[in-house]
Amino acid sequence: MDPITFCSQHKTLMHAADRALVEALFAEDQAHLFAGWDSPALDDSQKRGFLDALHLVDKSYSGGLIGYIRNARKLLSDAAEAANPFEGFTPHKPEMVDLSGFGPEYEAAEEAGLAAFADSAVVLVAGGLGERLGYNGIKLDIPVEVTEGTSYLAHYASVILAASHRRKRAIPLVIMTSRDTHDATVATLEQNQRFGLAQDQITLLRQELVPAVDDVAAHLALDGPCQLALKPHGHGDIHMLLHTSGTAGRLAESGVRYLLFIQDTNAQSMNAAFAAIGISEKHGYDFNSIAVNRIPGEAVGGIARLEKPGHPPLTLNVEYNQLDPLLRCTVSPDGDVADEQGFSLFPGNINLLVIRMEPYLKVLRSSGGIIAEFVNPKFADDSRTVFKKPARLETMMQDLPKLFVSGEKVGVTVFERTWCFSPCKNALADAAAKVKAGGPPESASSAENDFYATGRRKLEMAGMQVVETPATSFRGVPFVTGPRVILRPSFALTLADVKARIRGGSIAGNSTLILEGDVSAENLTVPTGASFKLATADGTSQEIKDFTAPADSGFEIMPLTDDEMQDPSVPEFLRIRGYRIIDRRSSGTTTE
Ligand code: UGB
Repeated sequence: MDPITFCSQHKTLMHAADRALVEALFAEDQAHLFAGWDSPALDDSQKRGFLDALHLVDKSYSGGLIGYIRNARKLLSDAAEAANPFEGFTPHKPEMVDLSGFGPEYEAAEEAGLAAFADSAVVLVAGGLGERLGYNGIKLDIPVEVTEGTSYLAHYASVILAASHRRKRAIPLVIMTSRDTHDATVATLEQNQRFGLAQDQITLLRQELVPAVDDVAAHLALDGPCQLALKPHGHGDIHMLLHTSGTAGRLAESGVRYLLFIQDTNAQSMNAAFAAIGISEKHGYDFNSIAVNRIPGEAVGGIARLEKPGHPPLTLNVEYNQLDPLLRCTVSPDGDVADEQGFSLFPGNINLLVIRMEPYLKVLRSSGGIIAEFVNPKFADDSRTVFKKPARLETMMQDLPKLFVSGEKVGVTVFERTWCFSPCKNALADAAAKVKAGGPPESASSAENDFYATGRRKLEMAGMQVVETPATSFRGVPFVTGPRVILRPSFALTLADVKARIRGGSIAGNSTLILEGDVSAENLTVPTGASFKLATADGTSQEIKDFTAPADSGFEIMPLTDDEMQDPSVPEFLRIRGYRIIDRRSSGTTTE
């Protein structure tokens, strides 16, 4: 049937905008979408719902639904020909600044970065559901630590709040949500009074799903009559949303020079953020990836400088599934193998990015914010036309440099791994299996372990004596139970802050130390068994000197039993780590 006849048959249901979209879809060979409309089983409300779903995609995708279909057709035809996206490119080590050894360069970068943070905004991508983690809820609600139960979102907000006070400017926070995470994120912000941030300091951008396609001709897939099959488009949507919502332009007008992109469950990112911004300032990086030494085979991309004769060099993340084949056919016949230190040839991308606003705006304008989409169809047979299951276009936020055409400067800043990266991504059993295989666990427990370890490390760097408990493990994931050190951002944002506030002292064994607000300590002793919290409210300060915290019972870490692990009344955020921390302090609160 021709589209004009079809639309006139359904004229009572269709407005002018519906007719225009349906006609455009017929012209793109999508008549199958409406094939079942004569069925008596379909009522008008289902048809209306279907049209609305099509309009939502049309409105939310830069380039509209028709643009999406055309992009899919082009990319699928490349995929059918098995085009190698890196054909002819040879990977080399990228331009790197290595701050993993700390020292004066690290501290100078942190100081410069904290100053530049006043002209920055934080962009948090939080549209993912975390299926690998097996957690029923938004990942931003998961506690980073279960001593006081600070959630990831509370932690990020506390850094922004402390830096805003320090720099006397409300540093903006942009959060990308999705259908899966939007309502719960809004509810969390409301229930917690936005964790102290102002209403106009936070911008929420919601990503929509994109249609799946059934074949290389990009016929849109249906889950049933009048049911468009939809799938996530990936974290690269953040660029499109910053552009189409006008947020990037608005932030630039308000003086924002840098955007710091962070992921949902990597609290450690905030340890490296300032130094990385400082490196961007010093080296003039338009795009700076915070990176770690990569363990071969792990699920983080490798960053390489890709060179090809007659082509400007391109520093880019090569996603983990593409890295090994690229290395095999170029610089390393054995693929992604370890060097003598046990690391991959290329630094690992942890999706922690510092992007300079000026070149970013240019790229957004020229690309419409659609950043290097790709498609990964699973073909059913060698004809490479039919898929095993519907495919969709995806984007990754780290692919932005693919669109750089004006000699933009791309660099990498390498930090010690757990200083900047210890995400909570894997379910406990999977994490234990990864440990067995020699890889990083990246579970809620390992993230919490590294959170305390970094606190200890900072105290040690400030000159405090730290004696750790021997390493143990909870359900196969290693854990050093003490001392458990929490340094709140209101206490210290940088290493220099910790050094200025801590003089001498010691902390040992299974103890807990929490420092919050404008406090400082000279010769503080926290013996094993002690729990000590030194905290002040806004506007007040406290100094302690030659003080020994009483070694009475405090916070105690206890493994969950097998029964508790199965017990739905035990909070899921404990079951994903395999232990709980019980507060046995007599007051139950502050122990000054
Ligand atoms: N996310 C969204 O906001 N929307 C989406 O549609 C999808 C995700 P994953 P992934 O650091 O370990 C990335 O799923 O994609 C958010 C890099 O590509 O946790 O497997 C989501 O909420 C990889 O190179 O990660 O891998 C979360 O905050 C490597 O760096 C973020 O995007 C790897 O992360 C990442 O989503 C890593």
